[in-house]
Amino acid sequence: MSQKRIDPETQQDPDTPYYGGPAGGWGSMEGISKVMVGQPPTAAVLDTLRRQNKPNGHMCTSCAWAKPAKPHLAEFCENGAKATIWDLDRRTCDPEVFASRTVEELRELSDHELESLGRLTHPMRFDPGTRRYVETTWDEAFAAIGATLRRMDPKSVVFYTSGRASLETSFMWQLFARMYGHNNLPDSSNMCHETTSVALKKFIGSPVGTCVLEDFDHCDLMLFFGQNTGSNSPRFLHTLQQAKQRGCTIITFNPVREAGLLRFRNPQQITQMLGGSTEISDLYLQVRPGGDMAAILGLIKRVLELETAEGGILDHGFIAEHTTGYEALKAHAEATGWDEIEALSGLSRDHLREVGTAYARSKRAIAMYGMGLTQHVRGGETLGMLVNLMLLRGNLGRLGAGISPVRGHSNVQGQRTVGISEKPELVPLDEMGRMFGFTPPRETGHTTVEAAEGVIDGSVRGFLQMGGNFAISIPDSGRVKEHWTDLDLIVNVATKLNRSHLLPGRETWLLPCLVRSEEDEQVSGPQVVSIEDSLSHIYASLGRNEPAARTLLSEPAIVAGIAKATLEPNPDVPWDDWVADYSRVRACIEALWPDKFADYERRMHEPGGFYKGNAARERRWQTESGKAEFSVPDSNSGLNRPLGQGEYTLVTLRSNDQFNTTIYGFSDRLRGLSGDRMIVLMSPAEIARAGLAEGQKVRLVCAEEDGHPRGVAGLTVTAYDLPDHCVAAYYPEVNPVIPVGLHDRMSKTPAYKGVPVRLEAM
Ligand SMILES: Nc1nc2c(c(=O)[nH]1)N[C@H]1C(S)=C(S)[C@@H](COP(=O)(O)OP(=O)(O)OC[C@H]3O[C@@H](n4cnc5c(=O)[nH]c(N)nc54)[C@H](O)[C@@H]3O)O[C@H]1N2
Ligand SMILES: Nc1nc2c(c(=O)[nH]1)N[C@H]1C(S)=C(S)[C@@H](COP(=O)(O)OP(=O)(O)OC[C@H]3O[C@@H](n4cnc5c(=O)[nH]c(N)nc54)[C@H](O)[C@@H]3O)O[C@H]1N2
Ligand SMILES: [Mo]
Repeated sequence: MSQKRIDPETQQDPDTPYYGGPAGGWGSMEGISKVMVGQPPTAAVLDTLRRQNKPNGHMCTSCAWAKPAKPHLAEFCENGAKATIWDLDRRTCDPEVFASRTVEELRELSDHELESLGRLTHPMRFDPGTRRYVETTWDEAFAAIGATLRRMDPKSVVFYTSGRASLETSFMWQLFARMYGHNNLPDSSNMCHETTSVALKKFIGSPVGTCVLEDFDHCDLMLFFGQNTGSNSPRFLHTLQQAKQRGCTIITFNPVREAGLLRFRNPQQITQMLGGSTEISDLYLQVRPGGDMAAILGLIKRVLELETAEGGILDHGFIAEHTTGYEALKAHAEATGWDEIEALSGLSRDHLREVGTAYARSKRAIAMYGMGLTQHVRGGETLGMLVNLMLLRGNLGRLGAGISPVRGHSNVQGQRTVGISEKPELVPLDEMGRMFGFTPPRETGHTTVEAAEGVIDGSVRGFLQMGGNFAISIPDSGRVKEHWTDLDLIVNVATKLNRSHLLPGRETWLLPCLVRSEEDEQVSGPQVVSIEDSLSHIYASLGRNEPAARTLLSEPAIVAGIAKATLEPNPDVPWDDWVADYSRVRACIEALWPDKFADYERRMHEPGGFYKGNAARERRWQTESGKAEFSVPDSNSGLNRPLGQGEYTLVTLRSNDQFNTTIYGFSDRLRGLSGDRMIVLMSPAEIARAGLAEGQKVRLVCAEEDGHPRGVAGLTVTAYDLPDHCVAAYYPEVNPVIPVGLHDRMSKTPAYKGVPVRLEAM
């Protein structure tokens, strides 16, 4: 496949001519149908979309952005619709598909082709003799998995969760893991916002953001770092647009000029559909990858300069009453020169002073961020620097101000709330033990990085994944894949076939489940599930579509099936009753976390969901010092080391046509790219300096020397507007280049956005 350019003026994709224009707009409305490939949306699918993200409807699985109490007529976006349509695929990957091909033959298909086989329909067991998956029954699968788990050392088994499983599934899954005997509960959150969970907790005592939707109606400045809203949480563009239209200033820091953050055409507003669009960013600063810490320090330096010159800029009352460490931060900012800040951030002091001044003059500021800050070696310290900036002017714990991570998977934040955590100290284990009559394990479990390292070194022997494509989405996927097949037990609970499923271990199961938009009928009737969004609101979600196959089970039923076959019977843990009626699971959640989930069963149906509360928002600081903490990093660079000669920082990106490792198609129209995903983006000046030419094939190699050479060959050099010393490429294609040991120092979130690499001509 070759790479094609989309006309930058019209943003017209030659392969998908109906795409076009700014993020949103008719292009996205019509483009939705493309994922249906030959299947026009049925009336049921259209009805599902109409109800998506509204009370009595199902909550979209594509992102974690808030579902407003007063929804738009269509409260879904291009990518949310794609996700739903992809889930409600009428093609089926049934036992016949598996009978016709070995796993080795299936591996020849691309990631896009694998998922395009359709929905998994039957429980399957891998047969090593024929190298094929063969049909099995649920009873046989549960009994066999239970028998194997009982023979294994619980500490050698990992229970991974991808962030879309509901609160009910997540609660049952973590309880099963702990009753079985470990805290090995890594979550996809460990690959994205664990930096947030650890660093915000340390600095302000809250593992999650402090903002709610109302804040976005009152702020007059938003500082936006490293999140690709147009592709990854498009409904948030409405919020940004509204803020913009009432005069709020938005300043974006991102090495890539992301179209959604430049201009947006609102599909809900007819005047906008007829031509106009809103400029989202007032200033767009192409910071160097890993340069945000220095950039924010520059803003702080400017704020302090103005305080010295004019006074009245800092919130001295707030600093005195609520914080620690101000003097050390001040000394650090004053001691750091503008030359260093410019060199590390790649931004000019004039621009940083301009933004610092805007911040100093603003009344209510919100800082928002995504993977551009969290997936770095000093991601946690960078968040510390962002907190510093907010604390200087008391921009935490008041209306219209705060810090707002834009979370990834639709329930990734909620899973942590109900006990999915490898960190036992974050979970009410004493109460859990009392409530369910067992002794919870106390040993810290594995993060995703540690789980991957365990697969590589052989200490992890069993891997159960509740969703996800772990062996591919993890860093060092080349090395992880090599050892994945050594595992004694692999259990995949999934909806569609992916590459991890095609790497069987000694005993391997593929268990298909319902998706959230499908009807989940149990003994007591149709069940609702619940999820928590980025802004800490919890909602009910009701699926109504007819399931893709009658043989599918719900995730709670699968967890209960395996747990019952593994654990000794325990009258305090009535798995069957829980599956019969999920409200009984919710009653347990409410009993364990009464402050967050009071009146859960009723309030989750309220329009806009219910707020679980946040101490930092009320200026109660649940930190070690009892105060909000200013901090000083031990380096002003977010990277692990300065780049050497011929080295670049690799940033890995998602296209507009993928959901993580699910590749819907090959159009990245918001970036003006379409076609081949095997490309490496770099600025024309860097291409010339490197002695390369556009269109040339190169090998991307990791510049970290640790005895494990890592490279991906066959990438086409593609000119793109990027800062110096930076290259970009698509995830997951280049994950074999990223060392698993390269991660945020505080939280072990992989440094997917800060990998030192070299390019070799082929
Ligand atoms: N359609 C769709 N929606 C999704 C997903 C998807 O794959 N597809 N994935 C979901 C999940 S699980 C997650 S975690 C989220 C991810 O959503 P995001 O947080 O947006 O993550 P990325 O797409 O990885 O993009 C990160 C952005 O950071 C920028 N960036 C890279 N390095 C730096 C840096 O050093 N500094 C700054 N300031 N910016 C930088 C990139 O250019 C990019 O715009 O989206 C969720 N929503
Ligand atoms: N280089 C690089 N690597 C990255 C990232 C990056 O930015 N750069 N981002 C990281 C991040 S933030 C994340 S979250 C990971 C995620 O990466 P993935 O593991 O790819 O993400 P998921 O979307 O969780 O997993 C997709 C699979 O989940 C299954 N699935 C879909 N829906 C359901 C369901 O309802 N139930 C169940 N049980 N299964 C389902 C399907 O079989 C599908 O194949 O990738 C990480 N890897
Ligand atoms: Mo994520």
